[in-house]
Amino acid sequence: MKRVLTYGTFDLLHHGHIRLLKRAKALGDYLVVAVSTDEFNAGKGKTSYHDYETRKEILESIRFVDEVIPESSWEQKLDDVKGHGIDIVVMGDDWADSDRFDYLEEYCELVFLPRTEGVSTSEIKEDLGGAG
Ligand code: C2G
Repeated sequence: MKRVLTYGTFDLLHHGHIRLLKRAKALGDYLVVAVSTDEFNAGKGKTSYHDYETRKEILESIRFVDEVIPESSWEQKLDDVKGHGIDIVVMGDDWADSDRFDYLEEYCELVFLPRTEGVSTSEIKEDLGGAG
């Protein structure tokens, strides 16, 4: 039973998110998604359109998502890997150069998948005339 973990805000869910989640699940048997809390986002200067509970509800309805947990700090990732018996952490490759994940390589496999070009939550907001 290979267990996969990924992190994200997943606001205004779009096909870029879905394709990431689908590929992440395909790497194992069980997919845990850690969704950023509203407080964590505020700390990053981000405000999502949907609040945490709504983003969690939407993700839990996706058939290849097995479990959704809160992401409330940058520092929780190692606890998440150990606490959930994670074999692989998967992120889009916009995170490949970040130092937020590389230390996990001692504890689990780390996979960065190509992002889906041409779509992002901020672009959707801009296209709809909202704040970026
Ligand atoms: N993603 C993608 N293609 C897109 C947009 C997003 O593959 N067109 C991926 C991102 O690379 C990320 C995941 O979908 O792996 C979630 O993206 P966001 O909701 O934008 O999450 P992010 O703001 O990157 O937060 O601690 C890590 C953060 O929580 C990640």
